[in-house]
This record gives sequence, structure tokens and C-alpha cells, in this order.
Amino acid sequence: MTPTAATPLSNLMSSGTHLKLDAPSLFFLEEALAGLQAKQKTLPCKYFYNQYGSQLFDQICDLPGYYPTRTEAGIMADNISGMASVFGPDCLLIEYGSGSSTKTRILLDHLPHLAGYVPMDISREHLHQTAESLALAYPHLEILPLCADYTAPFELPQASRPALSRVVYFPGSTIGNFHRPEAAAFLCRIAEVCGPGGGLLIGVDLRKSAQILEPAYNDAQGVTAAFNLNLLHRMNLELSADFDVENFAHHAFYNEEVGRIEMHLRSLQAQTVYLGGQAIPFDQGETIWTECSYKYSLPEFAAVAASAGFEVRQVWTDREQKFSVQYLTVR
Ligand code: AVI
Repeated sequence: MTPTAATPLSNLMSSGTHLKLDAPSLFFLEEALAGLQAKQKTLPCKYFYNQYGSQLFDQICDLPGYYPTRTEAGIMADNISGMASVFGPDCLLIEYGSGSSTKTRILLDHLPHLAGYVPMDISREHLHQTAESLALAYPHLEILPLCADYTAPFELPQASRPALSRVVYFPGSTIGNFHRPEAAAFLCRIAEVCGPGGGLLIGVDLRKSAQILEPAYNDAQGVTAAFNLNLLHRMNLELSADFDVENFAHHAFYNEEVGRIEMHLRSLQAQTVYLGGQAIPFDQGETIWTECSYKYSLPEFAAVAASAGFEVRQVWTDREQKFSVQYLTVR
């Protein structure tokens, strides 16, 4: 999730592209052009998640080789009483990127004294459907859905019962999709949202061998490849780009030195693509870097957390130490 130097919107709007784009699409165009005009071409991984991309991600979570979702769910199920005990009474639970709040239900089942639950998601439709079904399942819990991008500043809704503390829930190891300095800056902003006496319950994927990691991002069914290539389809559909998607291939590998999976889209031939009236030349073999997924050792993550003003209070892992769920408090 690296911000890039962007072409100003005003330039794009007057660049003679004659595209009729709404504000979010113009922003997408601006970010895509900035990334594709850099020396190492990049695209922000947040654009994976349109409706089709979110469906593909759900399929990834069920793939036999994609261990994180299943391992995290197992850790939650095995340790739920211990996790629930870190929440004080009248606590406001705030979930970043709540989606369908599947993992949260196990927490909600064990937290009868919450002041409220704030599911936060960028997809309004998904958020409201989830809020409605949660309201039916938990009639005594105040649910305060917040449609927001959690990487940008937002205002928390006011619960009718005053909250004594706030706990942010950020599962799924999405923290791994930030480069390390960005992860620290993001955790710093979470610490501000939690405030004094607050905490963060976070899923963090752990360092492990390339033999386990690489198959998790290179499934034989081609679902991860489709997820990655969907970025090009999105630019064709939404930004009138002319990517020939067949001319690109999914490429994912573990960069052990820095402890991250890198996903790229490799150009299979020399070609030129047009986006927003700009020519984007590709050499054969050149890549667009679309995602990083950092894996942490426990001390590495504790150091990042400390630099953001958090202290690691408790760590739960599976037996093989593939994944961790950690409870951090604001120092
Ligand atoms: C959302 N995020 C934690 C996933 C990951 O593993 O980094 C996204 C993903 N990319 C490919 N497969 C899954």
C-alpha cells in the first residue's frame, strides 16, 4: 500500500482523454497512472476488491494451500475465552474491514457486555447487509455501521451507551499488505483511535518456509492468478484502458530476505497499453508489482508495534506457529 506521486486530477481531466469518470474512478485513474509511469511499475492492491475481486478473495480463503484464514479461525476457536477476557466491560469494538464479519461472530458470541460494535467497510452494500443480519442475531447489541476507508481519517459514530474503552479488531493479516514503515504509521493511527486504555486485537501472519508460502499464493486452480489479473480487467472496464489480459501472467514469490510474498503481473511480450490517453510501454518480462504480503517473526512485529506506541500483551498461535492473533495495548 505505497502511496505514489500522482498526476494531478486537473491534468487528467484536461488531458483530452474525454473519459466521463466519477470522482472515485478519476482517483483510481490518477493512482494507476502514477504507478504505471514509475520505473518499477506498481498498482495499489486495494483495487483488487471490486465485487468480482472480493468473490475471488473469498474463494482464495477456501483454497487448500491458503493456510491463513483457516489457521486464524482455528486460533480464535481454540482461545476464544482468553481473548474475550481482555475486553473490559462497556467496551466499544471497532472492526477494520469488516466484510461479512464472519470471524467477528465468534467474538460477539463471547462478549455480552459490549457498549457497541462498529463494523467498518468501504463497500456500503456489503456493510449494510452485514449490519442487518448482525442486528437480527444480536438484538441486544448496538450496531453502528461505518462506511469508510480505514486508511483515511474518519469519525467514529457515537454509541448511545458511553464506552469505557475501545478495542480495534483487525484480523486477516491485512497489516502484512503494508510495507513495514507504512504498517508502523498505520498502527500509530489505530493507537489514536483506541485512545488511552484501549487495545488492538490483530491477526499477523508469521515467517515460515517458502515451501509453505509460495503454494499459498500460486494455487493450481488459478484463483490467485485470476484475482491478480482482475486489476487489468478493472482498468479496461472502468477506465477504458486497453490491456490485452492474455499478454500478462501472474507471478508470486517469497522474498525471504525481507520476509514478504511479492505478487506481480509479468508482461509476456513487448507491448504498449493505453490508459487515460497515456501510452504505457512494457518490455518483455517487465512486471507490475501489485501486492506485498509481509510475514513477521514475533520480535519483528513487537518492534513495529512498539514504534507505534503499542505493547504486545498476549500472543496466541497455532501449534506450528504459522499464524498469530495478538492483543496489543496503548502504552
Ligand atoms: C488480504 N491479504 C491479507 C491477503 C494476503 O494474503 O496478503 C491478500 C491475498 N493476496 C493473494 N492471496 C491473498
